[in-house]
Amino acid sequence: MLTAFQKTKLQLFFDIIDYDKNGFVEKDDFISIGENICAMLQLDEENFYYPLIYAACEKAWEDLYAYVDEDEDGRASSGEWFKYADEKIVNCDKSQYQLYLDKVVQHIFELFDQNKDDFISVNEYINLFMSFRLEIRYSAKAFTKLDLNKDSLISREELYTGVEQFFRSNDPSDKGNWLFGSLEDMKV
Ligand SMILES: [Ca+2]
Ligand SMILES: [Ca+2]
Ligand SMILES: [Ca+2]
Repeated sequence: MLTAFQKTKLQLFFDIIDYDKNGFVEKDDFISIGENICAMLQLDEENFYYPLIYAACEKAWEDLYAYVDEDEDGRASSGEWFKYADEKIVNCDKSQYQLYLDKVVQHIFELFDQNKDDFISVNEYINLFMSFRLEIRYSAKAFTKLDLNKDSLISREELYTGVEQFFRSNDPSDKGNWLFGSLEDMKV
């Protein structure tokens, strides 16, 4: 069973990726996020990065869809998301939950590690906040929480730790809870 704290975070994640707020996560939501990223980075269609962003967004959708959409209607409800998260992310062993969380980390790097140095910088992390329409004022604090070795960069390992805590932890003091900003300000 998911705890209330875990459910709050999982609902928040669902609401973030349900870009048009219609209660279902669909391919269109991911395309909208891709459009937002391209607009924010001021990429026109000629830019080599443009199709890569779209491809990465489509891949992110396909990875989620393959796991979560139980009734195969082309969209994921919050009920399907909670069931999946309970059984395959929170209350299972690492070999299972690592499958999806590895993909989340991979998608974040594909979409936001713009200079491809294999680290997320503060500015790249701010881009993530803007793309997902998160409270920008929390981005610096969240970045500091996730940057465990304090080198002003988020490595893949550091991001994985944050993602794992955000999706699984039941301890409100865990730093990974800050992945998308302040939970206090995002009561759902
Ligand atoms: Ca939607
Ligand atoms: Ca980078
Ligand atoms: Ca670091």
